[in-house]
Amino acid sequence: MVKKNLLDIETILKYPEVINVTSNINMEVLERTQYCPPVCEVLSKEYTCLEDTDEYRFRFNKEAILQLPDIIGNKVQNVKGVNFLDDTKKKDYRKKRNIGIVFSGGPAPGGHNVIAGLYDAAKKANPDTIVFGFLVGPDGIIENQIIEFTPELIDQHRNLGGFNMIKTGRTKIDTKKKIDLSRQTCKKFGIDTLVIVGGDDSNTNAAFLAQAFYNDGIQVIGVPKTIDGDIQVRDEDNKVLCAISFGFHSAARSFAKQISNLCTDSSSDIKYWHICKVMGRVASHIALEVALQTHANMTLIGEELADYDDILRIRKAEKKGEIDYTAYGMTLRKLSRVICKGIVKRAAVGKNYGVIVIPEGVLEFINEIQVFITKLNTIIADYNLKHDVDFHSTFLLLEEKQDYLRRLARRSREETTFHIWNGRDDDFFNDMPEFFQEGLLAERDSHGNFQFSQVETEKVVMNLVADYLNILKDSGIYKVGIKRDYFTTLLIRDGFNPDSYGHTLFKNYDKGEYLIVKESIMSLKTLKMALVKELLIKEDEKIPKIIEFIYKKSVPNFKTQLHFYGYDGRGCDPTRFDCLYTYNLGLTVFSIIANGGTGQMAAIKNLEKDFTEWAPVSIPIAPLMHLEERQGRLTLVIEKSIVDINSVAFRIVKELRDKWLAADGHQNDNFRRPGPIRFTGRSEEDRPITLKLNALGSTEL
Ligand code: FBP
Repeated sequence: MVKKNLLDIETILKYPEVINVTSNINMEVLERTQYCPPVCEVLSKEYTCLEDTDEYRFRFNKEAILQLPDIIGNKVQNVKGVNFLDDTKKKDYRKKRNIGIVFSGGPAPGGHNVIAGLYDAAKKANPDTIVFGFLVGPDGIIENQIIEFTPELIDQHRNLGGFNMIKTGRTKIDTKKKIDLSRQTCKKFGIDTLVIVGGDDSNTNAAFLAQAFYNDGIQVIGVPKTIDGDIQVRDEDNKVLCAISFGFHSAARSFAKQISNLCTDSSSDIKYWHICKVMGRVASHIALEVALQTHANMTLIGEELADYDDILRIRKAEKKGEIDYTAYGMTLRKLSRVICKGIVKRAAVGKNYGVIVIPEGVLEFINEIQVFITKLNTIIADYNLKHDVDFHSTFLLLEEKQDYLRRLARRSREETTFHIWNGRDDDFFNDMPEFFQEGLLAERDSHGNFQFSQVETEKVVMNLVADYLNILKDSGIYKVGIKRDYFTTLLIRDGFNPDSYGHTLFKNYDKGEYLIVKESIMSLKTLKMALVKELLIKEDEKIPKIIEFIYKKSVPNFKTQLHFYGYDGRGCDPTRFDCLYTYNLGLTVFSIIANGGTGQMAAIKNLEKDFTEWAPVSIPIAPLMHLEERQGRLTLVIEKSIVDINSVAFRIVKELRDKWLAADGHQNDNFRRPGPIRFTGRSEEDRPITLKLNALGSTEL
């Protein structure tokens, strides 16, 4: 072989084609960074002003009145566009400002556009205004870590996903010390407005900071961010002020695309059940949207499970004049039975494969687990309150944590006073697989939230499903249906009479497109006995090869592939909807700042309608507060919005559930292909399907 001279790698790297394909700037990035989202009409005027409206009603929490006295009276304000202002107002609107913005909590596609919108509006009002970014979340405010945005930096990130421009973090500014340090940072940089882009807890924090900084003249504005979609603001009369947080559409679409691929895979290779856990700390909004986007065979909705009552058992007990308390509420066991039912039904029509979507927060809605989470939250919070070191640094290993719990259980046996952790709790806890125990004991976040993403929920549920399916298989209930034509063709091909064997083998040979092997035939031994009994073979003869083949085809092999869709969707590039939404949110934030607002959240109404009808609005945060148990204490927080099981979107999913399970003999799978997130082109859903459907609820049809 002739040895060729190899080009040196330095030279190769200088080739234009090589430079082109190895550059991190490609067409997609260029197209995104150069795109200018359209601007809502009111925001395109020279100035904006805010008009108070009494159209919305809120019921104030007493604690909120006490703790947030200076902002509790804030009103909902509509943003209006004007081309003229009187001189004093104009001067105020155009004054030089120093604005600081921070990302808080998990990333959500579109965050960079909030900054870009705010930056563009601020610079338009006064080119000397400085917009700062606090680095790595609220820690940047406390620790004085700050950058000044430049036009180049902003331009590099327009319409791109992630929070990487300034990073994010989950710190809560909740102690006097942290608040004082934050105030010092603001004073040092002359910051007159703090913008917090975050979820329910971060917007709660924004309200408390607005109160704390009220007399310092520092305005604090919140922006509703989270892929979970659980910041939805409605007033007492259910009038929608903020239908969805930004990032939800992009993340749900990204998950839907991956899950739709799995629907195609499972129905092609027909051997796997793909089990897809999707993010959403508590609420199942993402799972619901994914169901609508993909028509996966089964989608669990946590909020529905919370409502579950076992009517059959309740009635049975009633007949005996008893009350069966265990029939109320969902348990992990019952949940596994619900899933098994669907799997068995599909198998009966020859489909021993499919796709199941499980929301990350499903455990929150399972009574027995919810009780555990609350108890463990309280135990950890109590420990932290009493000791100088926190629970997780004291007890590093699972065994040490288990040991601590065991000691608590022992104390509850020895003392007569009430103890939160008793022997029964401890036994039940120790029966759980270790990975589940680890998950339940995982560190809570700084807001005291249980970190569902750290628990392998899908594994817990599917282990129970696999166990129960084995029982159903052994008792002859879980079988793969054999298509009648297939059976007939193969038997005739091999010279056997299908009718003679069909009646012996199948329980529904007289009718049915899919033939189900009789429950009594559950092994080759019982198959042979049945054939001998019907005189189809003699005692000393072997089972005909084709009959053995058919029988084996009817024996299900339950194979799963587990997937978790979360962090990938939080990091995807925003859909066009989220690009428009977030850029206009950024512009709205400036409008609130320029009009002197504080303790308010920027939002856009009518997101379900045509862009021309979008209406920027400023929402008071304090009236959205309610009391919730956090770290063992009742705490004032913004109420999370969970899936409303009376909503149009949920009712449609419920109604179409059987269709999507496709377990009727004549039904093909009904998978829907949402396609990839495309920045241009018309294939992408232009906004969340749940948003469109739920908007119908307020329309006279
Ligand atoms: P935010 O509420 O901060 O937007 O975060 C949402 C989320 O993505 C949840 O869906 C998930 O449970 C959690 O963050 C994961 O948190 P972490 O990044 O700490 O693993």
